[in-house]
Amino acid sequence: MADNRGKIAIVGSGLIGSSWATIFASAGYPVQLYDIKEEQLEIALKNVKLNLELLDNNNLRRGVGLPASEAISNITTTINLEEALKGAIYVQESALESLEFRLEFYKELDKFVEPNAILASSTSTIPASKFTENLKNRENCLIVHPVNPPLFCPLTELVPAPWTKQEIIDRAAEIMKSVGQQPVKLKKEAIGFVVNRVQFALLTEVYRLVADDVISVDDIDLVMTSGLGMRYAFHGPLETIHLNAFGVRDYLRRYREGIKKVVDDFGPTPEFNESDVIDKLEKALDAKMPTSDIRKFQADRESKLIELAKLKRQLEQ
Ligand SMILES: NC(=O)c1ccc[n+]([C@@H]2O[C@H](COP(=O)([O-])OP(=O)(O)OC[C@H]3O[C@@H](n4cnc5c(N)ncnc54)[C@H](O)[C@@H]3O)[C@@H](O)[C@H]2O)c1
Ligand SMILES: *[C@@H]1O[C@H](CO)[C@@H](O)[C@H](O)[C@H]1NC(C)=O
Ligand SMILES: CC(=O)N[C@H]1CO[C@H](CO)[C@@H](O)[C@@H]1O
Repeated sequence: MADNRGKIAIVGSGLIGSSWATIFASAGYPVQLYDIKEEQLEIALKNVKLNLELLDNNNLRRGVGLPASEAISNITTTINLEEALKGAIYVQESALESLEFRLEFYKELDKFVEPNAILASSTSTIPASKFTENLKNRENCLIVHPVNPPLFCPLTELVPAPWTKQEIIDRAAEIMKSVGQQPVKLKKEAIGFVVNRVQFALLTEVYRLVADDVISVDDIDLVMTSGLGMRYAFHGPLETIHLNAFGVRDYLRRYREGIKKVVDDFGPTPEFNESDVIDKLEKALDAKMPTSDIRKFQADRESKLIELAKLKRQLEQ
């Protein structure tokens, strides 16, 4: 662990980058934020300060748990990439979601990154094998993918490229734990990683049920928020089936035929551009959460997630 208490470079200081900066600084790491413009760094620093205060006010500090005033004093900013990476033991890149961009940008990162540093990308969709293959430090690269909002959803997927060293994956996981994130290690690359594969499986069936007019938009969301989601906040789908019978074997013995019948009935993959379905979704969603006020509803979601994060912490103690 002692080796891990070094400088963290946060590359890209937007929504996700400033969340990472908050998390690392709260946990007592010295952080340097990099972005391409001074103005962006000023905005980011303000956001990090607000984030740190939000953690303080809700008793949700990370790791060693520095108070906001101390954590903020451990953050510096720079528009010089070489300076940002100098001396950093861990680099978290959260810049543009584009393969073309990363192919070029990682050549720069590769030049300046310390030889033993971890080079992690927050990318939601691009596997590391697509943009790290020709780097001299490619064994030190991996995906460290957070769930939004990272301050209150601690799950983090670690996705290696085929050439990522095991030691790097293990060290990245240790660092994540030290800042209060909950890492899961994928054993190999899969398109969409795991979070989005599961999210999209669910979304696809929900979309089909609305498209087929089995249920209304409001009601299918209620199926999750007052039904399945209540359980999933505490027990995943596998723990759920274990608990829904006398253990998993009993569950599958009882329900396997039913499960297969239902799953075999799933329709083909939609295009997700069917205009009648989009109209239906938009009409119902805009009626309760008008797009013009979306910031307000995002803030409301965040305050609910804060309460859930607090509750989960309490229950885990
Ligand atoms: N938003 C989410 O829900 C979410 C969740 C998980 C992962 N991610 C991933 O995180 C990454 C960042 O997403 P975001 O939502 O923070 O985007 P964002 O637009 O808020 O931030 C991107 C930042 O990158 C900066 N940037 C642009 N060019 C750059 C360069 N050459 N070098 C360094 N920085 C540069 C921008 O100035 C901006 O501050 C993406 O790869 C995204 O897929 C996003
Ligand atoms: C939806 O996308 C498919 C291809 O992905 C295309 O063939 C089809 O015309 C599109 N439909 C609409 C309504 O845009
Ligand atoms: C790692 C590091 O620089 N930590 C410093 C963070 O800020 C506090 C208080 O401002 C210092 O005591 C730490 O040394």
